[in-house]
Amino acid sequence: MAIFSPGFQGRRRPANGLLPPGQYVTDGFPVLSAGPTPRVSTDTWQFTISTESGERHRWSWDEFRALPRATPTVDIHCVTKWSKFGTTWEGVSLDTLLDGVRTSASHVLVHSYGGYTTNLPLADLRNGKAWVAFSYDGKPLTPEHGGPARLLVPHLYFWKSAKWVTRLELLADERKGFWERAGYHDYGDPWREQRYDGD
Ligand SMILES: Nc1nc2c(c(=O)[nH]1)N[C@H]1C(S)=C(S)[C@@H](COP(=O)(O)O)O[C@H]1N2
Ligand SMILES: [Mo]
Repeated sequence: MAIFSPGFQGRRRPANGLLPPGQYVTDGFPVLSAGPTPRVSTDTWQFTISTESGERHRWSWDEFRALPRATPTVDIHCVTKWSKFGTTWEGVSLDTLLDGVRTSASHVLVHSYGGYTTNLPLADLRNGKAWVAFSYDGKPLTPEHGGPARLLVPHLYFWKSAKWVTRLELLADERKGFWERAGYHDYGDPWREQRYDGD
C-alpha cells in the first residue's frame, strides 16, 4: 500500500528540498512589478556591463543569443513569503558574460528598462549562481515575468532578480537599489530571513 502526503500531491519537487524560514510554497507564478510592464523590442534591446574604470561591454539581442546557454532548475523565494519549487529557465550564465570583463569591483547596481534597480555583491553573480534568463518553462519569457530577459539570482530573495534587465553597473562601493533604499535588506539571504534593513 502506498502512502501519499496529501499536502504535497501535485506539487513540483524542490530543487534542493528545503523551504526557507517564514516561506510557503505556491504552485502559481505571481507577477510582482513595482510599475508598468515595459515592452522592449529585441530589435533595440541591449545588455551592457559597465566597469568601475569606465569600460563598457555591450551585447545586442543577436549577440546575446549566440552565447553558450544553460538551463538551470532552481527554487525561488519572494520576500512577500511565496516560494516556488523547481522552476526551469534558459539563459546565459553571468560567468559567461563576465568572462573577459576586467574589474576589481566589489558591488553591482543592476538597472532595468523602466528604471528599476537592485544591488548585490559581484561575488553573488559568479560561480554558477546567476543567469540572464530569456526563457521560462521552455517558452520565451513573457513581458510580465521580465521578457525579453531578466536577471535570475535564486539564492537571494527574488526582488534581486531584476526583470527587463539592461545594465550591470560594476562599482567599487555599494549603492542601494529601489527596494533597498525603501528599507529592504542590502543582501537579502532567504535562509537567514534578511527581509528588511537590520534583519
Ligand atoms: N524591473 C523589475 N524587476 C523586478 C521587480 C520589479 O518591480 N521591477 N520586482 C521584483 C520582485 S519583488 C519579485 S518577487 C520578482 C517577481 O518576479 P515575477 O513577477 O516574475 O514573479 O521580480 C523582481 N524583479
Ligand atoms: Mo518580491
